[in-house]
Amino acid sequence: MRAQRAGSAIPSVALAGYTNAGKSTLLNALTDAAVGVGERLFHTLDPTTRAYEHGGRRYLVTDTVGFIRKLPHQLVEAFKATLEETVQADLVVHVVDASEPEAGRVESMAAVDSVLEEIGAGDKPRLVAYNKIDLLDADQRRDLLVGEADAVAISAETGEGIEGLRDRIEAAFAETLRPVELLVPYAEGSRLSELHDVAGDLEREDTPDGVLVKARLPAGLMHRWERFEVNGARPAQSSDDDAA
Ligand SMILES: Nc1nc2c(ncn2[C@@H]2O[C@H](COP(=O)(O)OP(=O)(O)OP(=O)(O)O)[C@@H](O)[C@H]2O)c(=O)[nH]1
Ligand SMILES: [Mg+2]
Repeated sequence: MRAQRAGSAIPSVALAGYTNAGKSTLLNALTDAAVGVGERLFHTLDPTTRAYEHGGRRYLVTDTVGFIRKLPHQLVEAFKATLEETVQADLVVHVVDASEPEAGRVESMAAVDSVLEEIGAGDKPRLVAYNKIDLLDADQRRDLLVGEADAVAISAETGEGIEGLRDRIEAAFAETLRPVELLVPYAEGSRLSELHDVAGDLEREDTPDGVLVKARLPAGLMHRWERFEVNGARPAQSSDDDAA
């Protein structure tokens, strides 16, 4: 299943975090609006991976086993298969129980960081989701995000901030997308529907030679569409990495 997913271009997000942080609740909150067709497409995936759509693009979200402090090494070994989902994901959302007193919260976060490191996901793009903000007062809410650029405040329970989290996930992936202009002959209609799946929203115009499409494609998939590319449409590759 993982191999199948790795070959697909659908952005994948792993929810990692300390036990009881609210990962499973967040999985539900993020994906409850998922349309039936998406559910059917991924029904062969494990039950903790689900899909949702946002901005015309489909995302896969995987729940993971809860991390604990001093996770014994044998346990890390035993959980490797589940934790592997985290390594495979394009983006890790570190879910944190923001209602936990700060000292414990910092320890929990450090524990999660070190497990992520240990399983080889230390360098993954990461977003922190401070969850359970419905339990915080106004002061605590204000303090939470001070000096934290890669963090959002949410309540998986009430739904507060969930749409904002989807936006942030979208933005994280947008950095890896490349604008292209393609001319897909009418005879290759299947490639066109495939394009709809991987590119989300796209502009299309019918021409005598085929469908002219403007889309944003994952850089890793460019090779599959190269032969359709309209000359000169490819942007310079210079400063992509300095965008942050
Ligand atoms: N008040 C409040 N409670 C929440 C929120 N999100 C989750 N919870 C509660 O926190 C508890 C743990 O939530 P889960 O989603 O099971 O947490 P988890 O991270 O999946 O836990 P593990 O699977 O053990 O790692 C449950 O009782 C949830 O109802 C939230 O935003 N606000
Ligand atoms: Mg859970």
